[in-house]
Formats: sequence, structure tokens, C-alpha cells
Amino acid sequence: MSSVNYDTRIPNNVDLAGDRRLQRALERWQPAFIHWWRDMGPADSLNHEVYLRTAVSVDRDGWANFGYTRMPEYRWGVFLAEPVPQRKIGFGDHKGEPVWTQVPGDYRAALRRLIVIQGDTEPASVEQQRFLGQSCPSNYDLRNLFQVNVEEGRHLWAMVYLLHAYFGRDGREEAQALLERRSGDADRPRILGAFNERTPDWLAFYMFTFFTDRDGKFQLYSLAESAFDPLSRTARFMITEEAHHMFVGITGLSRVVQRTCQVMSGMRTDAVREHGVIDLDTFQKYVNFHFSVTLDLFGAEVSTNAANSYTAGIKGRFHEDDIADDHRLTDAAYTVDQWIDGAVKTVEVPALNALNYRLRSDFINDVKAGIDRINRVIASHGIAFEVKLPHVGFNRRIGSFAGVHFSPDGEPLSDEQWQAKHGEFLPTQEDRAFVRSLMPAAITEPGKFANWIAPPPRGINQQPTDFEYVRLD
Ligand code: BYC
Ligand code: FE
Ligand code: FE
Repeated sequence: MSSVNYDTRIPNNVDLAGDRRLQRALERWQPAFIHWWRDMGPADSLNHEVYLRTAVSVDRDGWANFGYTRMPEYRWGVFLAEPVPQRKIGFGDHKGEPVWTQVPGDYRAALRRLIVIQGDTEPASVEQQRFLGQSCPSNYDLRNLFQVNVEEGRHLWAMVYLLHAYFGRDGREEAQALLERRSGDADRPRILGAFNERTPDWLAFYMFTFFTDRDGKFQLYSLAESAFDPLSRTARFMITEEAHHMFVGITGLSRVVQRTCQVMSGMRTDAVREHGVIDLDTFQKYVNFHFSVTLDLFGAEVSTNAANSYTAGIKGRFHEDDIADDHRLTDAAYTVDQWIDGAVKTVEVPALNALNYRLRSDFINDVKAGIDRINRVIASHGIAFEVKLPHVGFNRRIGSFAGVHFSPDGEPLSDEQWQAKHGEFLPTQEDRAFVRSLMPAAITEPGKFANWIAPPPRGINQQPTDFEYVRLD
């Protein structure tokens, strides 16, 4: 086991003390990060004591240590999963060669780009969630929000470490720029579309952690395959943290639906808004929005960027080793759905170019399992309603379906039809105002829960649900 060195200002298992230049560079970046956290991290939270898990080592026992921490004092650190001895490159032109411990000159720009894109999403999500603490449904949920936020902060650290350690001066400049872009800013936006949307209410937060953090999971799994071993090891440790974020998403959504169904069956009515819970039609509209926006994060269905990354060995497929093929794909084909000549067509393309599509399909399968779970909650109340995922062409801005309008059922719509109907498919201003109206203020008294959400079945780290997870200042 490699334990974390707490003597230095930056907890790490990468022997920072053995590289003074790197250590000094990160120690210079650290105050800028704290400054960013105070400016753009969770609002009004600086003095709360929060029951958080902090990694103290990367093995099974060490990475989930719980205790009260004030968030600006959270020990953000640099942790890489243990190296796999004799690890070999698993795919692409370099398949079978030893993995790289340095960045090959030929792939420097491509690797830096992927690391910067990954790094950019992490602080972006914290910015998007900045004000949610002011309307939390419980003390328990407030703690989960903060846990997600500090870990996204740590994921930023993870990418900044790679930039500083392996990319010299331009890496340091990119690390600085990661603190300068702002989610939703007209002049300096975050890089990817979904990370410039707002996360204005708690239903959106659970949707985001259900859908968008799950994109994180799949992207990290493909980066974990990378021939660049430090990126692979970094991604592997991030994946273990990611599980909690998706837990927050699926349990949050399930609790929302459970509460709605309780009211629907208790009142024998579909008109539940007046009873202060979220109606299932509005829930479905939020699903339509977050699913479609998250699909855009997989890039274009057919992409030479993705082909080049794979061939170079810098980004693999989900569970690459479990796939039974040659792991080079130079002669393979793959079928993808595309918008061609005014219709959705299933066409064969070179498998190398279809890697974004393939990862997106893996993601959709995982999402479906979660949606099934939500539908089982509804069915258990004897209510005839099924949450459905919209068609992959619905509301897209990236890839083959961008610029074409579809109904959630996959029916192509004219501009006029879309204008007339999109309010039935996507949350309207009025829907969003209604959801926000359910969350007028933070509920922070331990054990108390907002009316629109069921309490969780159990607490965090075997604590009761009425535990004081956040001690407010
Ligand atoms: N928005 O050939 P394409 C997470 C650009 S989430 C704006 O398809 P590629 C997290 C694209 O950059 C995981 N622009 O690109 C979750 C390209 O531009 P250039 C984040 C977009 O490279 C919750 C052009 O369009 N990690 O961790 O195959 C909370 C052509 O596109 C978008 C990663 O994404 C977009 N949505 O695929 C916290 C992994 N999509 O270069 C954290 C790293 C595409 O021609 N990123 N474009 O100017 C990648 O692997 C790839 O860059 C992408 C895009 C999958 C994102
Ligand atoms: Fe993350
Ligand atoms: Fe996450």
C-alpha cells in the first residue's frame, strides 16, 4: 500500500517531495485553486463543518476516511492507483509494447487536449452547482452535494498534476487556464456544451449526477485504458470516487419519484403539483433534457479524432480487454445510426471512426438499467407511467443529428412543429419555476426532509439519516 504523505502541503502518493520543481509548481498553483474555490465553490459554505470522506491512501481501507472538515481545508491531493506490473499497451498501433511513463512527442498535443478537456469539466460542475446549498432538501443531501463538489475539485487536481508533471510550460499555462474559464460565461466558457448549462435546482442536480457524471464514468474508463500510464492510473482512482456521484444521482431521482408516487396513490390524483411534489410529466421533461445534453458529450458519432486517439493508444474503449477482437480495428466495421438525406439510416462505417458512438452505446445501456430501477419504483405503487429515454436524435447539438428536430419518439419535426411542441418535451420556464418554488430555502435541521422528496433508506457511512452531516456555522 502506498500511504499519502501529509507532511507536505499537498497529500500525494507520487513522491512529490522527490521532485522539488514539480512540488513548487503545484504549491504555486494551490493558492490559485483555493482562491477559485472561495470565489466559485459552494456559496456560503466556508465555515460549515462537513462530514466528508477524504482519501488517505488508494487501497481499499484508505480512501474512504470520514470526518468533519471545513471545505477550504479539505486535503485535496494527488493519488494514482497502484501501477500494474509489466503493463502492456492494450490496443492500437502500439499494442503489446510497454506502456509509456513519459509523453511521446508525437502524441503530446493530442494527450494534452484530452487531459485539458477532462480537467475543464471538473471545476465547471462545481461552478454549476454553486448555489444549490441554498435550497437543499435536507442536511443529508447538503453533505452529499459537498462531497461531490470536493471530489470534483480533486479530479481537477488530478489533471493539473498531469499537466504540471508531464507537459512543461504549456502544461502550467493550461493548468492556470482551468481556473480562469467559467461555466456559462459568454467570453470564457467551459469547453464542452453540457458544462455551460445551469444546474438551477435539485431535480437538475440529481439528473446531472445520474446522466452527466455517468459520462464521466465512461470517459474515465476509456482513459484508464491509455498507454500513457500516469493518465491510466489517475483515471482508475477517479473511477472509484465517481461511484458515489452516480449513487447520489440514482438515489436522488428514485426518492423524488417515490415521494411523487406516494402522493399520487394517497390522493388518487394525477394533479400532484398542488400537493407540493414533482409531477411525473415534469420529471420526464427533465430526463429528456439531461439525456440529450449528455449525449452531446460523446462527440460526433463518426469521428477521426476518436480514431486517431485509439490508433495512437491514448484513449481506448470501455473494458477494452473484455472485447474479443484484434484491438487494432484497422479492418473492422461498425454500424451506426446517422441522419442521411433526410432520414435516420443505419450504416456501416470503419469501426475506428465509430468509437464515440460505441462508447455512447455502452453509456446508454448503463443509463437504461438506472431508468428501469426508477420505473420499478413507479410500478411498485401500481401507477401506470413509464419514464422513457428520448430518441438519440432528440435535442442534439453535436454530431449527425445536430440541426435536425425530433420528437422524443424519434419522429422528425419541421422547425414550425418544433417551435409549437418543444414545450411538451423539454422543461419550460414555467416548469422550472414550479420546481424551484418547491425549494424556497435550505432545510438543514438533521432528520428533516423537504416534502417533495422521500428520505433515504439509510445514511452515509452507517450513520443514521438524522445524523448531523453538516454543522452549519
Ligand atoms: N461540446 O470529432 P469530435 C466528467 C468538438 S464528463 C463542445 O466528435 P472527439 C464529469 C470537439 O472538441 C467526461 N464541443 O471530437 C462529469 C472537436 O473540436 P476540434 C469528460 C464539442 O474528440 C460530471 C469537434 O467538436 N471527459 O468527467 O472525438 C461532473 C469535433 O468533434 C463537443 C471527456 O470528455 C461538445 N459536447 O470527441 C464532472 C474525455 N463534442 O478538436 C466531471 C476527454 C465535440 O475539432 N474528451 N466537440 O476543435 C474526449 O475524449 C473528446 O474530446 C470528446 C469529443 C469525447 C469530448
Ligand atoms: Fe469528476
Ligand atoms: Fe463526478
